[in-house]
Amino acid sequence: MNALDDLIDAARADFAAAAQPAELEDAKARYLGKTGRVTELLKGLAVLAPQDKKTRGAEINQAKQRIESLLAERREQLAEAELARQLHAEALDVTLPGRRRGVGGLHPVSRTMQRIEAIFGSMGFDVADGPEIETDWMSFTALNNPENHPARSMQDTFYVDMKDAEGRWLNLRPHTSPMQVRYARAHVARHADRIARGEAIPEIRVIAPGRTYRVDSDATHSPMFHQCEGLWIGENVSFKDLKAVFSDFCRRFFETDDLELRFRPSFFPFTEPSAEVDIAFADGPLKGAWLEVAGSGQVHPNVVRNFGLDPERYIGFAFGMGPDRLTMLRYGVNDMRLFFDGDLRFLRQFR
Ligand code: 2U9
Repeated sequence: MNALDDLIDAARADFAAAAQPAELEDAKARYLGKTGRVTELLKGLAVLAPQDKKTRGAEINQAKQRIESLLAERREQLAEAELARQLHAEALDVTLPGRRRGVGGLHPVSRTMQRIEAIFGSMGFDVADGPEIETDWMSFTALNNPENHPARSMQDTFYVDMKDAEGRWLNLRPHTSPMQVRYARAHVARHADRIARGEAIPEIRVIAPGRTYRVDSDATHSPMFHQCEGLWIGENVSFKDLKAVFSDFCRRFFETDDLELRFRPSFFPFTEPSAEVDIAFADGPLKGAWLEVAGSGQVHPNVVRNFGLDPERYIGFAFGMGPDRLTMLRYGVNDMRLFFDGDLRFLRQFR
């Protein structure tokens, strides 16, 4: 063994000890770098006599080539090890079942909304949908709420810290009634020529389902809730029509004819006279109990006037119900907040 063989052995051991490519490059520098051991040996040739330079130079160059090939071998080993590691880490078990896209379902309140729309649709009601941010005039004034009505207070209504183009404060609509006001006014505008000629206009028959907002939160109130209101205006629409329409709706919605309806006198600024609608089932878990399902009444003459119609000529009724509450009744749910918590364990039960 000469010193060059020792040097080769040392390089082999150093390269083998390098576990990472960066460590191997450090080891390479110790032998083949600018101040590496092989380079230093080559530099030492300068002081030798020409004959010795040739033989010694050839020996050193042989050792250098050997070290270079050991380096190349180790580089390859490390690259292979890295590839094996990656293949293992990213291994794909093609025998595993595929990941399925979950099957979605309609939210229980959306189901109720769709049922309400289908039932009223079959009775000739149009379905209207519109802004959830409204003006004071739309939410309250048009509906005959006096200026100092408590419903207008910040304890009851959510206000938006912003005014519209005409400088009016905005609110999150506390009921869907503004949509019916919009619908009725558009209907009147569309038939302005007939009105000008003193002719009758087609009846207004519309429901407005949608999200509504009030400052209220407990087991039976959510600050965001749903409403579906209805409006039927014509020259000859009466309370008896309201009773017929609403009885039919309740029987179809709850899928039973064994159901009694009761109109209990009440008060709303936008209807006069007004009534709460209660129902009682003749059978089932809620048998016999009077359950409040809606408010209703004959539309107040001031509201009809705000549509742009003559209240002496046009008359009709309106009603309002809470689809969240109807959903609770239909499925026996006792806390409204469950509908809006987004807990899939609850929601999946309705799929
Ligand atoms: C216009 C004129 C009148 C809609 C009506 C009610 C009575 C009512 C509540 C029931 C429970 C709302 O869902 S709830 O919280 N509604 O009591 N709503 S009459 O009257 C209108 C609507 C629009 C233009």
